[in-house]
Amino acid sequence: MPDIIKVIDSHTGGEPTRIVIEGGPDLGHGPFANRVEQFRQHHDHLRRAIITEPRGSDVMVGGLLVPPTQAEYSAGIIFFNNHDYLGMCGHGTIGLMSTLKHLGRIEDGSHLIETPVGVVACRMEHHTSTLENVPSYRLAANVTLEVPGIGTVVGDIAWGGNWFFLVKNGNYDLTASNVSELTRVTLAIRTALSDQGITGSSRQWIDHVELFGPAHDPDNDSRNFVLCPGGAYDRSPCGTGTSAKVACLAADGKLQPGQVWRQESIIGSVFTATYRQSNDPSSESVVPSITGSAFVCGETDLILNPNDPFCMGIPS
Ligand code: PYC
Repeated sequence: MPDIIKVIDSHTGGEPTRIVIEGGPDLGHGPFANRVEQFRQHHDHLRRAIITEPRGSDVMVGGLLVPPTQAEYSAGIIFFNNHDYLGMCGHGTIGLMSTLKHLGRIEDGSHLIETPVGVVACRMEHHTSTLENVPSYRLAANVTLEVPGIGTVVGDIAWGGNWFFLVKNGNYDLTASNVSELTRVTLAIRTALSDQGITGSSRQWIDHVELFGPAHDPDNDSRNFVLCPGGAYDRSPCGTGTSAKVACLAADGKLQPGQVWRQESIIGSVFTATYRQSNDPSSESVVPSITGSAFVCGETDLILNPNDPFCMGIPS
């Protein structure tokens, strides 16, 4: 008998999320960091089966629902993609909220969601959720980088639940028809960062690169293009990327606590963001809140047939 994995698909501003609600690996009840390691070491074939082709795609972010460590948390989640596991995922958390509501497991209101990088507070109303993200901060400002084939690139390194390089110079055509060129540029920037040993704290890989330009909609503050770890681009404005952006704006004194920042994605979907100062006065970090809408668009049984030569995905 083939194994069945039950998933709910949603999208947040066009960026897909696939939440595993049944049939995923049992990772126990330990600390989330240990559970991610267990997933990676013993069940990585299931990550590939769920998220890569032919069942999934490079664009999709997966999330395994796991029991939270505290009864008062509404859910625990471990995010992953075609490349690896993600500490946090903003669009995925907004997608998770719509999924849990679709399943009748939560109602509108406030909820705590446990992730490998901390607990995020979410507030939901209809299809729209606001998540108060993990503390976010700028690690380094105005880093200058020579990028072969591109030239001199200047950017900030910031944490928003994942590591980002936020490009400050250049004049890029941020339109959906230019995605292959934007992907080429951001991949070259990411390779140059790695080659030159430029990392996040604790030597962590900077796996996301963001370009910015003027918003197409005058109601918005900025448009972005976000390269994700596996080489796909984020269709949404990227929740962790918008958190990193807000941390940089706050560090530059360009956005005040509570002031709204409207970030538009390459396809025109929007997240609104604000921030508050961290409760720890010695910390440079801010606590961003990101608001976006997600819609459930599929309920699927993934069939894992051992006779299928691509049962565990197409090897990359
Ligand atoms: O929304 O944080 C996000 C995200 C990360 C990667 C793709 N989306």
